[in-house]
Amino acid sequence: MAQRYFGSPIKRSEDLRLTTGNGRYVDDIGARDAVRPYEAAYVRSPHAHAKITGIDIDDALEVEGVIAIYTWEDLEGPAAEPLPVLIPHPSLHAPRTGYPLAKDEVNHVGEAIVMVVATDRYIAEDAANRIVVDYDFLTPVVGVTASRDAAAAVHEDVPDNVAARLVQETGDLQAGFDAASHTLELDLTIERSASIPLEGKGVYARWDSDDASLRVYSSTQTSTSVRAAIAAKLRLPLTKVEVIAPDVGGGFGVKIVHPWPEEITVPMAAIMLNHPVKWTEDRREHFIASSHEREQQHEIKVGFDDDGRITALDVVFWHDNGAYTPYGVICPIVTSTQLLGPYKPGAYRVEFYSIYTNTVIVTPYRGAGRPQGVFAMERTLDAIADYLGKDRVDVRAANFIQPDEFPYDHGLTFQDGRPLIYDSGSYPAQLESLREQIGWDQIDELRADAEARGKWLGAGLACYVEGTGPGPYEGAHVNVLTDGTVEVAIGLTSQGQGHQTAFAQIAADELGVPIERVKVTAGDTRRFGYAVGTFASRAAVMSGSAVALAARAAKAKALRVVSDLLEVEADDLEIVDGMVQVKGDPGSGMSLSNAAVLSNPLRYAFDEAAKEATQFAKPGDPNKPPVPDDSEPGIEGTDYYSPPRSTFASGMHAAIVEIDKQTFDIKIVKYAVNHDCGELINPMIVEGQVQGGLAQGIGGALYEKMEYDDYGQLQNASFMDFLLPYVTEIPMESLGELSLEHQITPSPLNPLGIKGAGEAGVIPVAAVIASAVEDALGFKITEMPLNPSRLFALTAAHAAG
Ligand code: MCN
Repeated sequence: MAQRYFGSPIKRSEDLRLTTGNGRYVDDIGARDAVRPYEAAYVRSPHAHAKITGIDIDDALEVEGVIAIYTWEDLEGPAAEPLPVLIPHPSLHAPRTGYPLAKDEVNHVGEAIVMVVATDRYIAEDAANRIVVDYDFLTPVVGVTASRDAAAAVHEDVPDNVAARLVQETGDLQAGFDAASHTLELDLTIERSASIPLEGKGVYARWDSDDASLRVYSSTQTSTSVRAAIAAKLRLPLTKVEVIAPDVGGGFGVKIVHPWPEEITVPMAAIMLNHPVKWTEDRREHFIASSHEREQQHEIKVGFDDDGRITALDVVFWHDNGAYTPYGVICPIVTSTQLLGPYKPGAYRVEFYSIYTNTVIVTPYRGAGRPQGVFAMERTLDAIADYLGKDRVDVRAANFIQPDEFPYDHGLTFQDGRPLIYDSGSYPAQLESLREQIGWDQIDELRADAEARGKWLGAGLACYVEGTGPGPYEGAHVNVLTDGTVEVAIGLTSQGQGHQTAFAQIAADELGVPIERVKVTAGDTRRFGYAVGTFASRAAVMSGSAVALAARAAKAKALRVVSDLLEVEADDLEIVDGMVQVKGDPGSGMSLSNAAVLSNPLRYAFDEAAKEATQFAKPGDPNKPPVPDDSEPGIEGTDYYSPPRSTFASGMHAAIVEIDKQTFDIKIVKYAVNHDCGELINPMIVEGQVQGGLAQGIGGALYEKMEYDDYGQLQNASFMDFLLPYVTEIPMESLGELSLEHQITPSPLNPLGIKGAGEAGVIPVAAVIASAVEDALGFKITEMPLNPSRLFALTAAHAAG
């Protein structure tokens, strides 16, 4: 492909619309319709663990404007069954999931029990307040420590609270410890945070009773999967269900869950009432009834030689999966298999326990298990360096997989049962560049200067790899319209990643048209029905490759039509600026739009201009387009891309932090990122992704913690109490000023050499900040997040010995 747009920092075409209030989100759907949708509100459990002994809805039914009230008793067939385990795994020996409306037990605060449908949300909420639910209280199990102690059970038939246990071992661990000159042990903990997109979840459903078909708008990352779930749960043919993700105001993982209970109950109500119904999540609902991630406790034993090379690494960790396991063991399996990052220990054993607690479910949040793994690995490397009195950078370098060792197989197995193999990487070069970027060798001068100003200063770093672009497939349809517009339809959805721009770049290059002509639609099952979804940093690799292949198919069709007309071999033709022409001979052919008219006999009959422009080379019946007789109509292409396995991106971050000795405020003086996501479709988008991820990572490292009390009540379930950082809370002069450089190690696994980038920014940040704070304060940091009051307490405890 002629690379005119691929690799260029083109401004995102979607942003003007989105930043000027012209986005169209689920809550906007139906706003201008003559028939106003009914609105839903849910009665949610105020208790973390209880049996439901009775539900009284009589009072609520009296409220004027209430249309219907549903409990589990009103669900039918598959809708009354538990929600699915979306990614089963053999290690998940005690899976449990909830119901669309709780049946007879609640296992976390926020679990939906009753659905109220009314003429508006205010009435629905008022009526919900009049519903009385009777409970028999059960002992709540809150937090990893309580669950490990198993003093009480979340699910009575799982007395030890262990949903899954998995062990993997590669190399001979005992021999590795025998060979070690030194051993260290560490206990490391990371707390719960959550995706928290700007727009919460939302569902709007409309039933067409004449056609017996359903249209659903959902703020989702996976419209095709939501469609499949609704069709199965409500017993509808797939062809009678359309799911559309309109503009989605962020997802960060929480919107890959499918179906959310509301994605079943809202369409169900729309069908039963034969009237549009919608529900828009409020912020408190999002905190208590969507999903969280990250809480893990790790116990590590490491053996190493005098140079800091790891000979044996033994990791046992406990993962809090909340009340249910809709996502199987995906987060702990990612931690356990990607914890090793760019390093190759002599031997590695990992054992995890995924355990139940009476808290909201845990599903992947940007990074999905990797931030915990990187935290564990990098804290271990810092401990080794400090123990040996060696430079922290040098200890990393001593353990790297080298460029000539790819493809590299750790001997570990991933979720799908297949071996986890790194495809390519240039780790030593990345680290060397990072060292320069951050000014690693000048830290001692900065430290002295900071000391003189009453501050502690420290520097830290962390490295990671990230398996991106997993299969099984993603597809695209490319259609050249008769006015020259190129429509690209992909099945996965966009939540702010800039897909409309990036995939237009690829299609424009492949088809040789100006980018302004390319229109990308995503996440609409009417336009493209087979897709997997946006997660695991997979869109660039998967949909990017599929768009390239589909555009190539459309191009081949256009060349064939014109080659026949001009009696020139297709191989001798090219498309430049939307003109199909003999190579190097501008003016010799015709526009792509006219080629599209030729390929559309019905359209041709009505287009005098196109007839005139295309009859010149091959006169014939003026009403019949001069295309080959066996030619299929249209200049279109559909193709799918299926990768052999994930491709591994990598990154290295470093930070210099200053801590005020009076206030314990942490300031990031400098931050450097060296990032390798293979070939870049759009460097500006990738930079935005890294910056956004970094801000999210800083939030996790410094501020965010879901504060559950012992009764399972989330104490900070609002933005008054939970500090999600605005740009003003990012303790840097400007995110735009961070030092960001790209190492480009193309992936050999896909046609464009791409690796994913969407989660990269967030993954190592907690580890980097911990490393730098530890360097500044001179004592071990073993638990995240860090905020001034915790730092004050830790420093006081350290001073007291
Ligand atoms: N890109 C590129 N060149 C590459 C790799 C990526 O130009 N070599 C571009 C892509 O074209 C795309 C963007 O970078 O526009 C991210 O691509 P990719 O890494 O494939 O990630 P996805 O598009 O699959 O997005 C998912 C990823 C994940 S898993 C989370 S979580 C996340 C994230 O992206 N959620 C986001 N970034 C987010 N950004 C926003 N604004 N909102 C979210 O909810």
